[in-house]
Amino acid sequence: MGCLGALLFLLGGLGALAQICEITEVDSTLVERLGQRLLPWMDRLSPEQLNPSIYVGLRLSSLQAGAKEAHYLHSLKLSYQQSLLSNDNSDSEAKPSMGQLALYLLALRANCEFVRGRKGDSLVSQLKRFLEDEKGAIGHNHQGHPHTSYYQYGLGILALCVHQKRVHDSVVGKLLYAVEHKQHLQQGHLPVDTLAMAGLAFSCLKLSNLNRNLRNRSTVALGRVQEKILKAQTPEGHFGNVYSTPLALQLLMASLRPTVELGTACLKAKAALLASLQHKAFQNPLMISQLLPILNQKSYVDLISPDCEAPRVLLEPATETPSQTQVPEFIHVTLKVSSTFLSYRHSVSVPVSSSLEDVLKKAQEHSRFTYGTQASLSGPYLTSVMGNKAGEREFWQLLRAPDTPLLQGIADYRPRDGETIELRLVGW
Ligand code: B12
Repeated sequence: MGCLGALLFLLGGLGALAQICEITEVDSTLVERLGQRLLPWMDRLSPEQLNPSIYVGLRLSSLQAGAKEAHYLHSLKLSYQQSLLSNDNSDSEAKPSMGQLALYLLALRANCEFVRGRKGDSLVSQLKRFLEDEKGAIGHNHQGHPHTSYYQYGLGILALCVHQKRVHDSVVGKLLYAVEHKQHLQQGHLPVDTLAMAGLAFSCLKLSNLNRNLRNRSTVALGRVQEKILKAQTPEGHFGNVYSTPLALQLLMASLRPTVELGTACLKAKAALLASLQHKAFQNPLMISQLLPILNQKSYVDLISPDCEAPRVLLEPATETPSQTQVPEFIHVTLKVSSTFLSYRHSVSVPVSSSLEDVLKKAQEHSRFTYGTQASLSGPYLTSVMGNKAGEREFWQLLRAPDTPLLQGIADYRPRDGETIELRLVGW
């Protein structure tokens, strides 16, 4: 082979390599540090703090938490089965939502269990019923909206699929229609997470040979999802934003259509993700749980046949570096509320690196400001401000003035000195 031949051979090889989406050779200490951040959350076993996504993320990662992991699954089972299988309809303990039930089923599968028996059948029927209700809410002419979201709708189909449970074609049809026709699956919010979840569900159906009548439509929709996600890549390399990139990569990794464009986009996303990791952008346990699988070249679709024997590194708790007791430095943050019926503006002083939640608490103690939250798998979700609860398809948006939506919730976002944070009631 001449020089030119050798060069072409080499380039061909590189081209082939760059066709698939892989995030390999990530520094193992970085990955371990991410895993360590999950450990304290695995000690929180109250029903509102249990998070099946943490379990799924860990089982699809290269890490394990030893006995803590088994204990966590046990607590998940007790809590979810008790609230989902009891006939007690009182609202004393809110029942898990459709998406939470779906994540619980993914957690069982991550432990190589299939739902079975009377209890298992009941969980499957409940999830199918949830999906049927949502299908009804979307309506025959697709003009309505699911009560939860298309994200949870996709998650529900995916969870049943990894358990080899078939849903009616008309249920999958609604998600296909949304991908085919809806420009913004979620208005006012980047749709990448939702598209990725829908794509993971379609990939699972294809690989599991379910809903065969919809095979061609699913293939076309998957191509569309991939195309839209690639188009949403930012100049830095994220798909949508830093926090939608993990799910986007899960979908692209499971892609059945490798192309050179895909390989290159994934390499760029990997660089952007690694930079975000260095900047400690991943602190939230839910976000870490969506990221860990891709750092182990896995996606939720791998739950079709998970490898429960794969060796995983045992996580040791992080060693605490004792913090020096210093007089805290204070910063000023202005809190602004705007909606059609109320306006509020007040500056509060809080210690450096306080969270936005600390700012809200301080404002509540020292001015006429009031707020309410609801526990979620992502942390405390702001539900009401000054007595005004967000209605159906409305939410209290968090912005850094003048107009930049925050990429983190009230517990995770740490305002800087002099910043103005606005709470704005908007529709979605
Ligand atoms: C749907 C969705 C929304 C919907 C929720 C309403 C609904 N009925 O579903 C709307 C559009 C209102 C929304 C709002 C926000 N969201 Co949102 N949302 C999602 C999405 C796509 C799915 C959530 C879900 O259903 N999960 C599955 C179910 C089973 O879990 P769950 O905990 O029971 O779900 C509830 C919570 O997730 C809650 N929720 C939704 N978003 C957020 C964000 C935060 C920070 C918290 C604490 C709770 C929360 O609403 C869900 C339904 O009740 C995720 C994507 C993802 N990758 O996870 C982003 C996501 C969680 N959201 C995000 C953000 C940043 C926000 C906002 C803070 C944006 C803003 N600047 O205002 C606000 C929340 C503000 C507040 N009031 O506290 C980020 C969080 C990143 C992070 N660092 O944690 C994500 C990952 C999207 C992204 N890629 O940026 N969101």
